[in-house]
Amino acid sequence: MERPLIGVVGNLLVAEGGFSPGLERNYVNNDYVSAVERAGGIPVVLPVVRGQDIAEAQVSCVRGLVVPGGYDIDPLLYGEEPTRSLEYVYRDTDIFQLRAVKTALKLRMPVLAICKGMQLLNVACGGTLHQHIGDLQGVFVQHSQNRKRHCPSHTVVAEGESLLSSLLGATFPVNSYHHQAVKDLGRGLAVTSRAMDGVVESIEMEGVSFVVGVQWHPEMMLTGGDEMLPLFLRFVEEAGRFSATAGA
Ligand SMILES: [Mn+2]
Repeated sequence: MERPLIGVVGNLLVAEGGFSPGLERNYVNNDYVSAVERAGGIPVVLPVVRGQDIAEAQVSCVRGLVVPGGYDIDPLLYGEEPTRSLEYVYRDTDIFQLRAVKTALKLRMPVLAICKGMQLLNVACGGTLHQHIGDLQGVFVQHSQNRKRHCPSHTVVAEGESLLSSLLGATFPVNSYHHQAVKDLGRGLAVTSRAMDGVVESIEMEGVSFVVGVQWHPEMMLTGGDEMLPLFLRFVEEAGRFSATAGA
């Protein structure tokens, strides 16, 4: 099977200091690119653009979509007012990223959505988020870890049969860099695992080949071990199969 083109959805970063005051940079973290390459895909970065038609055209060029982590999503985009615990928001980026996710879903393209990416997947399907899980009763697990990025820090327990549990097992440790989480689930999505305090750690869409969202950072874990490799291998494999069926 030929290596499929995998789009890694971009982010905007406002550079600070030095010779670039206020310059915006279109970027992705290199761990995503490395993970896709290692799993047999051809990574391409899809930079943030203004136009909806351009975003749709970008996604139509690839056979699988990686939706990365980033800042908080503008809560107005899921029908809620910002709470006091909301952190930095970049609405232009959110709008682009939501368009990219919706385009991929419409095409039934394989999607691997990571951290904020999983939250975008949920919002794209009409779901909502907890803006700050530290404000919730009963959330006792440390979800913003203080250790190296590839090191797992808390346990995840799978719920029911899912693509995720078939790849990673019934319970496994993950790293954690989030202060928000899925609240109301979007249409067509199922929760496939939770942390010990009930926080949603992964979701997936039923009836499609591969639309998986994870709240942890498997691409970072890959820099220290192979535990998360099955997730990327299956994603790229399904993207290869999507290539074949897309007929392009
Ligand atoms: Mn977590």
